[in-house]
Amino acid sequence: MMTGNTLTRELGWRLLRKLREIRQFEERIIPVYPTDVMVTPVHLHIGQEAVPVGVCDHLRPHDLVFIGHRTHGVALAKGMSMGSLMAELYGRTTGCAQGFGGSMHVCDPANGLPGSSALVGGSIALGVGAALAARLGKRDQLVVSCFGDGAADAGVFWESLNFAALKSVPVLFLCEDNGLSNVMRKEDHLHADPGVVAGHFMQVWRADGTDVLSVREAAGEAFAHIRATGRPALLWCATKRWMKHQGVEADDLACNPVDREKDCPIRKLEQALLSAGLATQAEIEQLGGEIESEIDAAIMFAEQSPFPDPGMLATEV
Ligand SMILES: Cc1ncc(C[n+]2csc(CCOP(=O)(O)OP(=O)(O)O)c2C)c(N)n1
Ligand SMILES: [Mg+2]
Repeated sequence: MMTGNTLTRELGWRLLRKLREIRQFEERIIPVYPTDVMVTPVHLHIGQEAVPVGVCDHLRPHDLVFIGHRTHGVALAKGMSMGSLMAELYGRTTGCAQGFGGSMHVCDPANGLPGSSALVGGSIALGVGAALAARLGKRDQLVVSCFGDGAADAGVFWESLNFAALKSVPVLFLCEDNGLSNVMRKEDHLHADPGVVAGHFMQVWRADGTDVLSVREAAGEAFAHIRATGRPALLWCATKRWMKHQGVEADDLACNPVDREKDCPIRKLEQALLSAGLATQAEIEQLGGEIESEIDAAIMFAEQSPFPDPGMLATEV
């Protein structure tokens, strides 16, 4: 869905900046990662950027998002600074988790990121608990539980759906369905479409997870429903992973080069902006250059920051 009639310059430009921040940030990880200066495994969001950007565009800093192991896209979309995230990848004290966490354990409470979980499905119940707490505390706060299709075969997913529906917990379950759980295809680990089954518990929205406007529109409807009814909702976004599950190599099994060209969320939005006369190619290139400079600064910040003192090892545990 690329409805040009709802696309304004302000909206399109805001979304494009975020999409490109995530893509360009991760593209800079690719050459650096094999040199081992990043002391963490990474799971890249490249190709899937439309999902976090479309959802987080609705959120305010105090709205909460619980993330799994694929963190970078959501963290940047939710407002974490590039320097804080980059320094964490470099294992430095200025990182968002003081260099102790790495890519899978990012947090930024001031921007509504209480923490992420490397346990598949670990984020789901945390979001349910936080949404219940927000309801009991009468706080105007949206809460999102992010997870992948691989987590939808875990018991905690079904238990969380059941509890949230039974107790009217106003949480958004957000599935980034890239069709793969590590190297296992969805049809080999899921017996039925969880979105269909979840429809017995709550209202389900589906979006094209390679199209930021589709995700943004569906997320807007789901949040409106959550606010109006106090009930949970599920947003299922079908998207494409471009890279290997972990690390920085492209994965032709996950998404071949032809699909990458066709399904690129950035390309789709740029084409929509260009054809609606809302941007020029020169402006887009300038934006790319500005973001590149911001990433340069983030890398310099990370490189110049100290490692944690060994005496800190036993703290925060
Ligand atoms: C409880 C648990 N089981 C297994 C793993 C190993 N593991 C890490 S990521 C992953 C695949 C997860 O797939 P999905 O939830 O679809 O997320 P994606 O990587 O596709 O974003 C697995 C099996 C783990 N981290 N935690
Ligand atoms: Mg997956």
